[in-house]
Amino acid sequence: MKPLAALPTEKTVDALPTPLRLDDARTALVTIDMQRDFIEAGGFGASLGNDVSMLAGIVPTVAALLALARRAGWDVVHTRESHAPDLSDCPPAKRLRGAPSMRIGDPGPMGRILVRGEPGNAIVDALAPCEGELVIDKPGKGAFYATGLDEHLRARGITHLVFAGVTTEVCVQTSMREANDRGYECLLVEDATASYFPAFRQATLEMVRSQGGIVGWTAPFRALATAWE
Ligand code: C5J
Repeated sequence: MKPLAALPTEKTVDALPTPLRLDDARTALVTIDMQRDFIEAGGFGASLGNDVSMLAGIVPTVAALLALARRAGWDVVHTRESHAPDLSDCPPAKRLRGAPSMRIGDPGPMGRILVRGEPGNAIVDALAPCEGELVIDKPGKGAFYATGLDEHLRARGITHLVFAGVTTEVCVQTSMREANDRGYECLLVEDATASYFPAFRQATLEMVRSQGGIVGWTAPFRALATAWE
């Protein structure tokens, strides 16, 4: 059979486990939780005892990916893990688990931990959303739980999602699995995602692309840069 001709807006990314075609008109970039609460000292990530300096290194790569997506005309979605000020959307199980130095809703140096509208809950300045880009506040780890993300994407005919953000094995992987179950083709940009635990990041990359791409594809940013520029 003759292979299908690529659409003019399609490019092929040198991804694993196979090359992946992306059509600009049907692709969205989803950046997960690039918030001060995870990346800076005094936020939610630090309250759990994590070394938050592990995450800041990906900011320039995520910025370059955002710039590529904007130039290519992709839909761009940013998520924030956050809770309402009255914590009505925060299950006690989430707030009370473990022995953090500060719990969700407690006052911290960047405002109340993981609460919507507080300075610490904002996306870092270098990755600030542009006008017209969707910003999703999500109470869970996954971007599809209790949000309108699926409806937003379907209304725009989006079929392919490119993922970046933190942390790889928690909110990024959960969102990617949710997307996969809803029928989206998903690509995780390897050097645009980070974890407090490098081994968890690496394991997630391998899990995603194992078994023929059971959750999706992975590729380094340069593979996208090569295809688009
Ligand atoms: C976590 C996240 N790790 N954004 N949230 O609790 O990955």
